[in-house]
This record gives sequence, C-alpha cells and structure tokens, in this order.
Amino acid sequence: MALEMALRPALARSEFELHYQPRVDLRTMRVVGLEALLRWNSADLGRVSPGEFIGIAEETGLIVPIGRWVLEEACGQTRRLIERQGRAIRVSVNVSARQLAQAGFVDEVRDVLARTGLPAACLELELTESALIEDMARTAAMLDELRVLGVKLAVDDFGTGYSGLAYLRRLPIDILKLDRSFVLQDDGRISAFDFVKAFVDMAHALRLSVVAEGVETADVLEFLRAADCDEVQGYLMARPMPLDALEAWLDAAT
Ligand code: G
Ligand code: G
Ligand code: MN
Ligand code: NA
Repeated sequence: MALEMALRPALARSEFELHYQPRVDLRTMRVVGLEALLRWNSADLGRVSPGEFIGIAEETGLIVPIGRWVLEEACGQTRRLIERQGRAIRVSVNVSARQLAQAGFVDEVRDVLARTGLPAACLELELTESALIEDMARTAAMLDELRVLGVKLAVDDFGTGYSGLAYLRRLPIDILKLDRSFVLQDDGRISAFDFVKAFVDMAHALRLSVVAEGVETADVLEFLRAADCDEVQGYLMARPMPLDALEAWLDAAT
C-alpha cells in the first residue's frame, strides 16, 4: 500500500530513470544493442527495484503511463546516442502484458518513433511468453502491425514458462532471449551442451536470433559461443548503467 501510494505520483515527480545494459555480438564482441531497464528513486522510499514495483504497477494499471514514458525516454535517448556514436545501436524495451493489451499500443509505438526520430529497426520490444499467448489471435494481428512498422520483436525470459513452442510459428518473432536459468542449472552448473545447442539450432532454423542473458563468467561465454548463440548480455560484459556512464564505457571499449 505504501508502495502504491508512492508509485502514483512518481512519474509526475520525475522519479524514474533508465539504465542501459549493453548487448554484445558474440562473434565480433561489438556492442550491438542496449536493454533499457527502469529505475525508481522514490522521494519517500529511496531506491526501489523493479522486482518490487513492476508487479504493483501492472496490477494497478500504472504500468501503462509508466511504460509509455519508458518507451519515449528510451527511443529519444537512443536516437541521440546513435547520433553521438555515429553508428546504429538497437534499444530493447520491456513491455508488460497490460501495455500490449491496450487498444492504442501500436499507434503509440508509431507516434513515439515519429516524435523521437529513432529508426524503427533500432527499436526492439521484449515481450514475455505469457503476454504473447494471452490472446493469440489479437496478439498475432498486433505483432504483424508492429513488424510492418519495422520494429523487432523479442521473447524475453525464454525457457522459464511452460507455453510450448507453437506460438513461435504463429507470431512474427525475431529474437529469443534465453533466460539465465536456461544455461545455468539451480546448482550453478552449466546445462548440458546438447540441450542448449539443440535450442539454438532450432531457433536458427526458424530464422530467430538467440540472445543469452545473465552471462557472468568466461566459461559461460565460451559455452554459448560453442553453442552458436548470436548475442550475449550480462555482468561479464557490463552491468546496467546510467546513460552517461554507458557512454563513457562505450567510448573506452572502442
Ligand atoms: O532491472 P532489473 O534487473 O532489476 O529488472 C528486474 C525485472 O524488471 C526484469 O524482469 C525486467 O524485465 C523488469 N523491468 C525492468 N525495466 C522494465 C520496464 O521498463 N518495463 C517493464 N514492464 N519491466 C521492466
Ligand atoms: O526479465 P529481464 O530479462 O527483462 O530482466 C533482466 C534482469 O537481469 C535485470 O534485472 C538485470 O539487471 C539482470 N541482469 C543483467 N545481467 C545479469 C547477470 O549477468 N546476472 C544476473 N544475475 N542478472 C543480470
Ligand atoms: Mn528483458
Ligand atoms: Na529475461
């Protein structure tokens, strides 16, 4: 309750900020993308992690205006970053089921791209399996419209649900983001190679590219390289950072 009371005025009080975590091409080790991750510094509660407030934002519907702000901020900041860096960089934005269920979501994405000037191909939307299968017919129509705009579509936390794979045939998905638990077992050991490799091969056969999340060690990086994974993201490369720190990091890395 205290959290919800503090969350309601947070947007108007400019208490949100985006941090960005680099995503790296596993073959060239160049940064090809960034994931925008929401941070809340509450005047009343101090720093609150998304794990604590995203659920409440979803239940209360506050995720809709907050998500709109995230999309606009991520697109605007990335557009300016691309200008300064002089090369294309993709930004991925997490989208909740609740946002996807909004009637005007596609228009909102189209408007934000027009307002910020970010090329559509530089925007990726991360959707969870549960959001995708909630209302398949409607979702499929919507994702087709987003695809026509040129936006990239990713399945986030892939391998954590039990939704099967049929939806991958019906929906115009471009990217699978393998959850950390897909590669690391509960005891911290790396999963069976053949298991991970088979999934990567299947994804490639379906023309999907594969991003592994939560890469923390060189062992895991080499394992993913051997499994033919396309991109990696994790503390081994970099933590999520505020924009200015990210730019300094990018300048140092190249
Ligand atoms: O940033 P962190 O590593 O703590 O993220 C925790 C969770 O919060 C992740 O599941 C992530 O997808 C989610 N999250 C972070 N930022 C956003 C956002 O802008 N929108 C939504 N819907 N979820 C987010
Ligand atoms: O659910 P989603 O994939 O959107 O959330 C990404 C979350 O993973 C963020 O909370 C981010 O801070 C976290 N994260 C990013 N890199 C790593 C990592 O190497 N290890 C772990 N444990 N978490 C990570
Ligand atoms: Mn994500
Ligand atoms: Na994830």
